[in-house]
Amino acid sequence: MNTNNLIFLPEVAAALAEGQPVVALESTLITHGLPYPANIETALAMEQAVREEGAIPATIAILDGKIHVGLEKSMIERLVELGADSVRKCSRRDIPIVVGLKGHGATTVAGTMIIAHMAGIKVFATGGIGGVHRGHPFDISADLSELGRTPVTVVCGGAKSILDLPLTLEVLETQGVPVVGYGTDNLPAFFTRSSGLPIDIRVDTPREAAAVVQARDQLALQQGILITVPVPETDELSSEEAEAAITEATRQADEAGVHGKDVTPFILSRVLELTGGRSRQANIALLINNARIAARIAAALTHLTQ
Ligand code: PSU
Ligand code: MN
Repeated sequence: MNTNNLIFLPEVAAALAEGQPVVALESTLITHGLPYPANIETALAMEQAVREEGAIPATIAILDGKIHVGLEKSMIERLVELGADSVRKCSRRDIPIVVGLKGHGATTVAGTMIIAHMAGIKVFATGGIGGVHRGHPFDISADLSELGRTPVTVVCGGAKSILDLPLTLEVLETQGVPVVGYGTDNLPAFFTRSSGLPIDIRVDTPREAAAVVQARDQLALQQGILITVPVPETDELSSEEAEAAITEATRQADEAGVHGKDVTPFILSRVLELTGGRSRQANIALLINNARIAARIAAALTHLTQ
């Protein structure tokens, strides 16, 4: 563990020292994933959900070149005020740039995994992971290679079908990442509960999920584990509605010639506009639900390892 370069919120440091459950949360969804004010409301609601389950939240971001593990509310507000123009979306590639040149960074799934691992945090909750982009099979998110090399458990809603989901699963297989369905036999597709694609194994309790994580640790294997959780039923979109918006948003991204790390934020914002408030509601509901389940898995893990 390398904690020299990290600034811990005191309650996060205390929880880690005492072996209490801690859940990492990402910051790209705050600056680049959700519009204002849903972004700040959701960030705070995810932290609250983690607390309600008896764990400590640690939202991760880089401010003025300093890596923070756990943010004060005022720091989350600062990220929101700075916004996507002043805060760099930080994957593995970007972390040395932002730290070295003392900038601000919002961590993606990959970026958050790296810092969570440095901090000794084992479980991380988010919305959707990056993957292989539809029609662009060489645009493969750095999230997938990070999952292959960093032993952090990522609890997510699967991946949006802005991605090529079968190809994304192929890359995860190559990277050696177990894809676990939490209460499901199929890969969730973010806005909808099922993509129709099989996952590697279904678990139905936090304890079963924790047993997979513990085995990975005992064997000193270094890959991440992906726990996929379907969006709560009451907030699910119909697959026709989600698909129509995603197809149109992907077309607009191609037409506008968007590329590199701007693709995902561009498509996310177009999808939210095209589907209106309902997709935002689904998005928020699944983020909070994932935070809750991540906290339960983190708690189960502390019981297993004691
Ligand atoms: N997918 C979502 N919401 C998000 C992201 C992805 O449904 O907010 C963010 C996450 O931070 C993820 C990143 O790690 O986008 C992936 O970006 P890219 O495809 O450029 O790797
Ligand atoms: Mn990409």
